[in-house]
Amino acid sequence: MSSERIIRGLVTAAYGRRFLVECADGITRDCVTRGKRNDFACGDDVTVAVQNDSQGAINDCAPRKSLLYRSDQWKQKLIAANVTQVVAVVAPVPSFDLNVLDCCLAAAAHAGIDALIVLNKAELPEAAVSEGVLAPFATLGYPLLKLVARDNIGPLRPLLDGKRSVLVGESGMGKSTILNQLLPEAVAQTREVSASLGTGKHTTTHARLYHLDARSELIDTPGVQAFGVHHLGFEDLASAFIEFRPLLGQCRFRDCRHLAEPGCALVAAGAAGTVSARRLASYRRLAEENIRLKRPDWA
Ligand SMILES: Nc1nc2c(ncn2[C@@H]2O[C@H](COP(=O)(O)OP(=O)(O)OP(=O)(O)O)[C@@H](O)[C@H]2O)c(=O)[nH]1
Ligand SMILES: [Mg+2]
Ligand SMILES: [Zn+2]
Repeated sequence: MSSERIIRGLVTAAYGRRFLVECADGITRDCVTRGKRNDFACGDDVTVAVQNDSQGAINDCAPRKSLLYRSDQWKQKLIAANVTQVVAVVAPVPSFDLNVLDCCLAAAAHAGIDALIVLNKAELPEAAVSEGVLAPFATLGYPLLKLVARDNIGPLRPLLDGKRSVLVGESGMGKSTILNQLLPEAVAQTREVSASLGTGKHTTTHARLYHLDARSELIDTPGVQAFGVHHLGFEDLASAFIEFRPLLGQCRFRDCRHLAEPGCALVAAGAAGTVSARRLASYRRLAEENIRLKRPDWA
């Protein structure tokens, strides 16, 4: 076998077991993986054994500074690696689910990644209601930006500067529109929401990393219907709701799950109104689901 050339590269797309890797020689190669490992994500720094100018094989992956993923009962789904900012995109039409937003934000908090909420399609009359519903997140410390991505992407651009951001959210919120407005040449497929069918034909199917400039990157991802956080045990889950953090450790029982235990500081804060009853209920729904599925650290 001839001696192979190994070069570094950045994973810019993940298609099941195939990956696009932007290699250090400037060529983007279509890569397979070697051995059993295939858990690479968009944003991973890898080394590639070059086969030719269009193909290679991923050899190895550098340790990740961060990893955003979601998980259900059965498996984990990697979303993006080494990101520094999650941009959670919501829009008044089609409607969005606050529980999904809670989960996106919890997954980001758990991964140690800052999050920003974008309320897109802000020109629609229905946006006023969404704004009211989202206001409490701003109080928690999540920056909240109203945007009309279709018409003016300007207000978002400075918030992406010098960061590797990942767009996450439900389908049809306008993630790919944001990308396309920032990088018209990228032409990510945007979903044309069909009023009659309620289904889109250009929904994003794979995560893809784009360079906005030499210091800023943006990853577009497929819309999610649910953002599972089964990977968070009860301590991690409670601290992933960032406003609960100052209260953790103040419950009567050290192993309090903040459900119905006596002397629970979160229950007390919920009753006093210092913690939102809705967020507490959202936490409980996830906690109860984990108990129902008998995760080992919840048993
Ligand atoms: N009214 C309005 N519509 C918008 C705006 N931004 C995007 N849209 C529309 O919203 C629809 C969905 O946009 P996409 O960008 O494809 O949504 P997405 O979040 O990428 O959807 P998935 O790829 O399925 O996750 C398209 O019809 C866009 O034209 C906006 O600011 N206002
Ligand atoms: Mg899309
Ligand atoms: Zn408690």
